[in-house]
Amino acid sequence: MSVTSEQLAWLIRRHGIEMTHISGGSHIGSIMSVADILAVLYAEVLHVDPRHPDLEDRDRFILSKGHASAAVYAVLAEKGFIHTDELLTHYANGSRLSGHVSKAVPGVDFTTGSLGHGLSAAAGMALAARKDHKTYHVYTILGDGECDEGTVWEAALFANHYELGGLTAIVDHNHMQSLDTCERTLKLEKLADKWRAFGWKTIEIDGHDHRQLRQAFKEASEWTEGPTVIIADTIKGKGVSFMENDILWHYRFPHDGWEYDGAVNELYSHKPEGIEDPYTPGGIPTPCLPGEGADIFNDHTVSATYHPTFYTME
Ligand SMILES: Cc1ncc(C[n+]2csc(CCOP(=O)(O)OP(=O)(O)O)c2C)c(N)n1
Ligand SMILES: [Mg+2]
Repeated sequence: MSVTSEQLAWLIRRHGIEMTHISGGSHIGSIMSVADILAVLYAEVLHVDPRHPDLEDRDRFILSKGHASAAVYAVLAEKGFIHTDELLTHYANGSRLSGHVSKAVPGVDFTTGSLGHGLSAAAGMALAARKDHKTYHVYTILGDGECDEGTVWEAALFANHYELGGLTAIVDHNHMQSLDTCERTLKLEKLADKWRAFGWKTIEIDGHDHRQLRQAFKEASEWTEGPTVIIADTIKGKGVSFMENDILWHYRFPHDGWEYDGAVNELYSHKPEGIEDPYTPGGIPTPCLPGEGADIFNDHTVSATYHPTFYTME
């Protein structure tokens, strides 16, 4: 049964909560932020086949912000590239589902994690497609903090120079990076103007609106004169209100107690029709209330610097 993009986005978020909870892994905010972009790509845009993950004519996809690996593993599992049971091995010793995206996993085209390299690789693939007289399209998702890397702009120059119409970059523009906002770390604005100045067709959308994502991907595939960038305005932690726009959740995982219970039940309350929660069918009947279980205020794994009171965006 194939799922809709809305169902897929929900499942990516639900797997992400479970995977980071079980593994004690990081980057749940980054996973929630990118879920809708990935869901529309995999549900409606990418020409890929789970039975033949290395098919020569497949579209290529690179998650350049490789720290959100759980989201890619989740979408690959839901599309049948790997078994969903394997998802809970994320971050475990010996698991191929490493903390950053690994090419050891069927369906992954490029290993990432060191920021700033995905666009270069994607541009090379798009040039190779042209030289090989292939029509596949290459997609890559970058973080906005990642755009601080000089290599991103070298690749942007390259892709424009070679008029790589087969290349689409998406910037997950959640206005935050690992320790603070982009604005306070290194100003990016006006981001769209910068890409335009580098010669890219530039589309600005709401990165959680599937209709706008769909339309943007259509426009990008129809534009053959050069590369396209979709600047997708997003919310870090999208889908769980206490994680949204709070830098704490870049590194923190949902701990036992109210953090996990609250995240699961809030997601459950927005579950689309036609799919089941794979881990807690029906939600958690008697959830811990805020303050029960792990306590951010007294948890010594959390530096006071990242305390939500200090770092919650208006
Ligand atoms: C070259 C490099 N430097 C630093 C890091 C550490 N790091 C991991 S995630 C991150 C922030 C990324 O922010 P952004 O690109 O905005 O992604 P988001 O998590 O907001 O989606 C940093 C600095 C890294 N992975 N690679
Ligand atoms: Mg960011």
